[in-house]
Amino acid sequence: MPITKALETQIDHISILDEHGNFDEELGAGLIPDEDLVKLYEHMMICRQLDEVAFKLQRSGRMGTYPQNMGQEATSLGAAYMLDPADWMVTCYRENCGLFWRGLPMEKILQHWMGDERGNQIERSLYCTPIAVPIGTQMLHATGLAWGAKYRGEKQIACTFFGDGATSEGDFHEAVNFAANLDIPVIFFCQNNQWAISVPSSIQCSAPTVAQRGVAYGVDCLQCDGNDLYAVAWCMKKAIESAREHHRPMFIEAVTYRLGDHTTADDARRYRDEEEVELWKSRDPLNRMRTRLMGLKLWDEAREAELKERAERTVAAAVERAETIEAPELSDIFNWTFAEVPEQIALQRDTMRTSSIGQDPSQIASEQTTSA
Ligand SMILES: Cc1ncc(C[n+]2csc(CCOP(=O)(O)OP(=O)(O)O)c2C)c(N)n1
Ligand SMILES: [Mg+2]
Repeated sequence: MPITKALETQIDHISILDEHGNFDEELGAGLIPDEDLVKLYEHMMICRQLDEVAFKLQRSGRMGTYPQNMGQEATSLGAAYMLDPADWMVTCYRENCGLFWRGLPMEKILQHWMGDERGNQIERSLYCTPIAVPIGTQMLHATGLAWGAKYRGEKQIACTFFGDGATSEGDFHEAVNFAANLDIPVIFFCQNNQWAISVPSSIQCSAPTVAQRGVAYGVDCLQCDGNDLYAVAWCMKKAIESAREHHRPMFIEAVTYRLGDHTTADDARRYRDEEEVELWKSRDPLNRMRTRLMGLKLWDEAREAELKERAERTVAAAVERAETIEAPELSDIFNWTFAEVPEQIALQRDTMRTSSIGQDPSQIASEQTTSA
């Protein structure tokens, strides 16, 4: 018997606007109207400002650990821009730019990283789930949400975001397999920022692309330059059409780079070369968009200066709002896990200010006396 091919496949890589200002007129035509370009660029600049301020807030003890989004703004923004406002955005923790575009108030993100869970109480009308820090869990949630929408006969789809490292989690494989086999309208959007904390993606994925992990489950896959807002929009257009019209999931690998540390608890200088960081700084999504806008005569130095000031004011106001929200009740940590608080937990709550936490109900009265 001759040897035949069981599978031959290929994954397209999409790039429209590169770091040198080259623009593919054929692919890019009509994708993003000029009037939106300025708004998108301004939005990325404001998010970058938030990132820089959030870093300083952590360093000065005004906020807990924070994961910078710097360098990855075009990925979630391109996706949010193309989705309908009623499509689910099911994120992890580096999608600020897309979430703010959707309408999430900036102070919500700050509140979350300041340790106040109420930052995760998101207006239902925004169709965003809370930030998911446990790696990979949100992909299953997105698959369930999209399945529910399909079941109800609605046109709503879900887009879930995750990192390269998350594709090594079992949850990823379960979610993609489930979505592929049941025709669930969910977009799997991988932000391949090259690193999972200190582990480079080359070590945890031996395949030449992360995207081909989707091929294994029979899902259409695309790879794009994730620092190119146009390329992200192009892939999203395809994926949205496939999900909304045909209930087919799609996998997008957006190749980008984490310009900052993993979080403020990390120091990336200990494990990666400065030359690599410098190379990716030259591919910054904001710079290339500014170059494009200037080429189109939609931007100039005066507008840039005005925007810088506006970004500072906007972010300062968000910080003020976040810092002046009344602190939650300490007892809240006991109140939101169970629908009906179990007796033991209630006892812990009621005796937490005493010397015998969770043990001595007679101390409840003394606690009340003390706090009065
Ligand atoms: C289930 C789980 N395991 C481990 C961690 C610790 N952890 C936090 S971030 C991270 C790396 C994630 O890398 P990646 O998916 O590439 O996302 P990135 O941070 O690069 O955006 C790990 C292992 C976690 N939060 N959850
Ligand atoms: Mg990563």
